[in-house]
Amino acid sequence: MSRLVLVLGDQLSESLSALREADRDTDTVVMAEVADEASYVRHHPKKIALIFAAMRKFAAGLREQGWDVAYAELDDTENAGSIVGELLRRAEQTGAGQVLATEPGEWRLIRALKHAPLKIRILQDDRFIASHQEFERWAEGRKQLRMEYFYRDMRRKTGLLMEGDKPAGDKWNYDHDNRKPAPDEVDFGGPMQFTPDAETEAVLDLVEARFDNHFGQLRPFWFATTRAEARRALTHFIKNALPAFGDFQDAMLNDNRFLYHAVISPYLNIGLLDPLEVCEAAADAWAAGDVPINAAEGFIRQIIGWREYVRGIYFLEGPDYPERNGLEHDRPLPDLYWGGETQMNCLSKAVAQTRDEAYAHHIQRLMVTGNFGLLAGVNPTELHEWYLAVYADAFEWVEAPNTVGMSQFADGGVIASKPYVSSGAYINRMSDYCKNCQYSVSKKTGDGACPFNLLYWHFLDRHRDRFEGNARMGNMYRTWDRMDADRRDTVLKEAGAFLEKLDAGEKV
Ligand code: FAD
Ligand code: DLZ
Ligand code: SF4
Repeated sequence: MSRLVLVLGDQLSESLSALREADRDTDTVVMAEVADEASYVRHHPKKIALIFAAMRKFAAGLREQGWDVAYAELDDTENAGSIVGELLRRAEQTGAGQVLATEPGEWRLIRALKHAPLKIRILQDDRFIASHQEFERWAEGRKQLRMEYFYRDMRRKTGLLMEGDKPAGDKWNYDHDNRKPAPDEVDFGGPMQFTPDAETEAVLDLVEARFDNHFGQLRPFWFATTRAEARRALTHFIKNALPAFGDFQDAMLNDNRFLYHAVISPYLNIGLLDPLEVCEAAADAWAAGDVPINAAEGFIRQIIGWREYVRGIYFLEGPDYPERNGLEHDRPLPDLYWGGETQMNCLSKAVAQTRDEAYAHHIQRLMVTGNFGLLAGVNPTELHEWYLAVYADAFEWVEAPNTVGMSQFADGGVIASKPYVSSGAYINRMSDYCKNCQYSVSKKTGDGACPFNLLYWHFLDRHRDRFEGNARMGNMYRTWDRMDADRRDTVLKEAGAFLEKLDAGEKV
């Protein structure tokens, strides 16, 4: 009996397990642009356009290879509106008796498939270095699941940057060399940009008509939408930006949105690029002497280390993970995250860039929007939904651990050993944002004092019971305790007044 083969919008890889298992002579591939997936959070229009355009082109490629593809465009009158609805419709049309699916990257959709009134075989998604079983074995019996040790196993497993059983250069991790502040000049013109072809333009028109009320600028749209284009974007990055990637990985600039970042996460996460091929390209550039070890190692660590590790955590911790709220933060997400006016230049820049590009780099996400949310006590589930919506690379398996765990400490310390909080000093050291801000980063209290300076102490003070005993935070509490009582009182009062203004919807 013939089968249906489900290919989701983030499963655009010819090596997908469901496609490998299927028979192209008898089975039908099902792909569907559906309202449910496009709007369960209000995804950025650029993200929806990327996924739809890449899906349409991937389907065309499959047809060229002889597959029968049943593709539903969003505006098709018969479109059932959901993935399960589309599978049911196609099962009825074709008489197929079974569905082959590769495991989706979100519990919500896994549950929907498991409860569907269809015979569905869910195969592992093996486009990753570590399987769920491998991660579970690694995690078993460990008190702390630190990324660094997992990463070393992945280096050994892949052989990337290994010399026998030793790490290249005799060091596993060059992070210490990767914290240079923003350079005066950036000699990289940014990621490769692609002019939309007629097919992408048709998608842009559709997205404009249907999702105009979602936060974010649709045009100009320049993402790669095919594997061939994504490969060109990767080669462009490896050749022109990777050599300086390590040095300036944490830097931020007022007038440069991409610095030396790859901007390949959207392509990796929808399947246009394979993580191993990306890492091999970086390792080859190092072996050829074109890239220093700190850059190659720093980049490869993000992919076979962090990316694999957060996926492991998401599936290990289970479906309730995105809703965790270990610090009991309940402030509603402030309007400034949706582009509401703010005098804080760092936030204003990070949000404007997010609106325009559906992209911000890691330190902007972690130390600007994430740091502010954590310091201000914003509800982590609301932040999670924001991050999931606004970034082109956001899929729950990777976004939730980064937001709920790494950035908001809402998982109670599964991922991070201490919360990523900082005062304005860190942002000032790593960027030129503060030079252009109406607040003064050097002012700790009083008129015009940087809100991060006030909220930092407010956070530590209100969570004293939780963090005082944390060995990595003792210094912070000792500094706080050494301040005279009047000063501490002023800091807390001013932080409280700031939060009241924020809650009242006043411009801060
Ligand atoms: P580069 O800085 O050039 O890094 C290269 C690659 O490493 C990336 O393409 C990415 O695939 C991988 N990588 C780097 N850091 C991480 C990480 N912490 N977790 C997983 N992969 C990583 N990344 C996503 O792919 N999707 C998300 O939804 C996402 N949400 C995030 C939310 C928060 C609050 C934070 C702090 C980080 C989040 N990240 C997410 C991780 C990181 O910010 C992005 O992967 C990175 O900014 C992508 O840009 P790039 O391709 O230019 O990366
Ligand atoms: C994110 C997304 C969007 C916006 N639209 C679709 C879609 O119309 N059809 C589809 O198959 N997939 C889409 N996706 C990706 C899914 O939401 C994704 O597969 C799950 O979130 C699991 O990672
Ligand atoms: Fe951000 Fe404070 Fe610097 Fe302004 S002064 S840019 S609010 S860190």
